[in-house]
Amino acid sequence: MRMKTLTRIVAAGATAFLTAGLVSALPPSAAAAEDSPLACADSAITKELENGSAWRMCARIHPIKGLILEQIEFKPATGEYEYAGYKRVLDQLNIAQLNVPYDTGHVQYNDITSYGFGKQYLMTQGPEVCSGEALDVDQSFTYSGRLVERTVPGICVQEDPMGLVTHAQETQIGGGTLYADQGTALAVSSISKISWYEYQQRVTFDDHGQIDVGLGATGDIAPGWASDSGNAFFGNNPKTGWPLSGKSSVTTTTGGETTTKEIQSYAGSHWHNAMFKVDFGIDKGEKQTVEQWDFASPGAGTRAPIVEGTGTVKSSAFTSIENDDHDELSWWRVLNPNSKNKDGHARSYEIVNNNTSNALIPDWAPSVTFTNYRSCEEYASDNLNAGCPGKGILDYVAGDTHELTDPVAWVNVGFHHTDKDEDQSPMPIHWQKFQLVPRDFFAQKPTITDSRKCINGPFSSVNAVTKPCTPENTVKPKISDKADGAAAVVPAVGKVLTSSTGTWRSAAQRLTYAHTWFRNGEAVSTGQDYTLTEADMNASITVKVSASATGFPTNVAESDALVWGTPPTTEPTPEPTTEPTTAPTTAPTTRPTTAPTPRPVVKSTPKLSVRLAATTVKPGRTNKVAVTVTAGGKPATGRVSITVDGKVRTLTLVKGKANLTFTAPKKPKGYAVRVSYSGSSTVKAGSTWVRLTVKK
Ligand SMILES: [Cu+2]
Repeated sequence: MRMKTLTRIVAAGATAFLTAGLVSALPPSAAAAEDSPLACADSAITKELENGSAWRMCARIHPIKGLILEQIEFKPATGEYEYAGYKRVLDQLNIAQLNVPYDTGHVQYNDITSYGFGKQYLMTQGPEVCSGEALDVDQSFTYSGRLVERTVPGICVQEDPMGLVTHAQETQIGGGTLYADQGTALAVSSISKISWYEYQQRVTFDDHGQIDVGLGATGDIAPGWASDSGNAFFGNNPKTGWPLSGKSSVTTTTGGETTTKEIQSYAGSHWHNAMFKVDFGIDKGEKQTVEQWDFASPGAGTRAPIVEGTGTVKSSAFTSIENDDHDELSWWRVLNPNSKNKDGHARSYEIVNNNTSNALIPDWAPSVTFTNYRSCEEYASDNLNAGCPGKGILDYVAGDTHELTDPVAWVNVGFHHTDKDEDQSPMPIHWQKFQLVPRDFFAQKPTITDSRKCINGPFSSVNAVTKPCTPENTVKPKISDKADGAAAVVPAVGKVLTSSTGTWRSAAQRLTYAHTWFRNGEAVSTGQDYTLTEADMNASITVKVSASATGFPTNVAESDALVWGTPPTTEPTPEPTTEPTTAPTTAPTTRPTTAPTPRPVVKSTPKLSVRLAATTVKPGRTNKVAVTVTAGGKPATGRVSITVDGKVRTLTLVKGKANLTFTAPKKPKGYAVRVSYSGSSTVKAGSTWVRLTVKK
C-alpha cells in the first residue's frame, strides 16, 4: 500500500501492541546510514542471520488477525554488491480469514472474524514452545463482561537451521573445490487456541530472501459422542468422515422406549481454508505490476514436448480460479518496473502456492485474488470494517475499477483434512503453507561467494582452482633492467626498470594489468617502467601488479624487492693468468644413439590435511592454518593456495608442509578455508576445505 503513515499503524495497534525492545540489534557500524528506522519504534525486529543476511520488520498482535508483520525489509549478505542497506519487500502480511466447513454439511466456522487470533485466544510462548526470544505483547480486551489488561510473551522470534542450501563439487572425481552452505531462517510465530484447534502462525524469513508463510493446526480434532446422526462431528456417514475407533454403543430413547445399538462413527472431514493478505511493497514502488504466467504446449519438439510460457500484465483487480482463469503451472509475481537489479531486470517476488482451493464455496474457489490496497478491506470474507462491512474478496474485485498499481494479494491456502487414527488427542501439527520467493530481486543469490560472483549468465567453466573468479597469481611480477631484460639488475640513478605482469589464472577471458611502484612501501609511480632516482638509492623498491576484469574481483601481487649489490668498482678485473688450464684427460664419451623413450607419468593422488589453530574465532582475530600434503606417504613438493573469504595466499611446501598466519574476516558467519594443491610432476592437484566460524 502507499502512504502507510505512522499514525495509521499506531492507531491500529493501540489495543494490542508490542512492548519488547529490539531483538538482536545490529552493531552501530552495520546500521547503514541510508536506512531510516522503521516507523514502529519499539516493536521492530531486526535480525542478522548466521551467513550475514538480515531482515527487519515491525511485529504486533492484532485482537482479531493475530500476528501482523509490517514494513518487511531484507538486506543481502553480499551487501552493496547487490544494493546498499535494506530493501522493502512487503508492506504488510497477515491472515485475513480462516474458514472451516465440515463435509457433513452441518456446520461452517470463520475462525478469524468469529473468534480472532488475539485477545484471550493468544497463547503464552514459554521456553517449551519458543527456543528463541519471546516478545511481550500488551493486551486489553473484554472477556466474560470484564476488562482484561495483560502482558503476555506472545510472539516468538528465533533463528532456525534450514539444512543444506548449496552443494557444488566442481569435478566428478578427485578434487575440485567443494561448496557447501548450511542455511538458517528467522522464524516469527504466535499460537492461538480457537476451541479444540490450536493454530501456530509461523512466518520464516530465510537467508536467501525467501518468505514461508505457514499456518499449523494442532490441539484436538472436533470431539463428540458417537452418534447415528449425520449432523455430528462423529457422525454415521462413512463418506463424510473416517473411523477413529471400533464400534460404540449408542442408546436412544424414543416414546419411552430405550434402544441400544452398536454403531461405527466417523470423525467428520473438513477444510481449513486459510486466506492470507499480502500487501506488496517491492522497493517501496509507487507503481507495482502484477504479472500472471501461464504455460501451454504447442506440440512436440525433437525430443520432448515444447512448453511455452506467456506472461500477462494484469491491468485491473481480478480473481483467478484453476482450470478457468489459469492452468496448473500458472504463477503470479509482483514487480516494481522502476527497481532494477544489477542485470537490469525488474525486482519482483513470486507467489508459490501449491495448495488446493475449495471450489464449492465462491469466496474460497479462487487460488489468488488481487485488488488495489483499500484500507477498509481487511478480511477475506465477513469483513468487520465499518467502511465496507460484511464484504468479501469477490465484492472487493467487483468494486475496484482502478488500474492495478498498488497490489494486495489474497492468497488462498486450502487444506482438506480427512482425519486419521493418529490425529487423536493431542493431534500432531499439520501445515498449510505458501512461499514468497525472490525473482530477480537480486542479480545473483544474496549469499554468493566471491569465488562464484563472476558466474553471471552463460559460462564455460566452473573451477575455482584452475579458473578462479578472483585472479590468482602463480608467478610473482619481476623487476628487470629495461635495456637488457636477461641481465641482472645493477641499480643506479637513471636506470630504467621494467616489470613483468607475473603469471595469473582466472575465469576471465582477458585480464587487465596495472603496475604501481613502491619506495619503502610508499607508492611513487605507476606504469610498467620506472626510472630510479637519487631518493631510491638503497631503498626497498617493489612493484605491485593488479589484475582485473569487468565483473570480476581484482587481485594484487607484489614483486620481490630490488637487490642492492656492492656498487661496481673502477678497478679492472684481474687479468687472466698465463698458465694454461690442464687439458681434459679423457676423451668425450660417445653420445647415445637413440633417445630414451619417454615413460608415461602416472601421477599419485595427494592427501591434504588442514588444521586450524582455532575453528571458532572472534572477528578480525589472528589465526593459524597448518597444511600438510603427502603422496604415497611421502611429503609432496609444489605450492598450495589458501583462500579465506576471497583472499588468496600462495605458499611453497617445505617438507610437505606450509603454515599461514591470517586475520579472520570481520563479518560473523561460517567461512570455508579452502586449500588447493597445484600438483607436481609426480603428484596430481587436489583440494580440500575446513570450516572457520567467526563469532562475536
Ligand atoms: Cu483439521
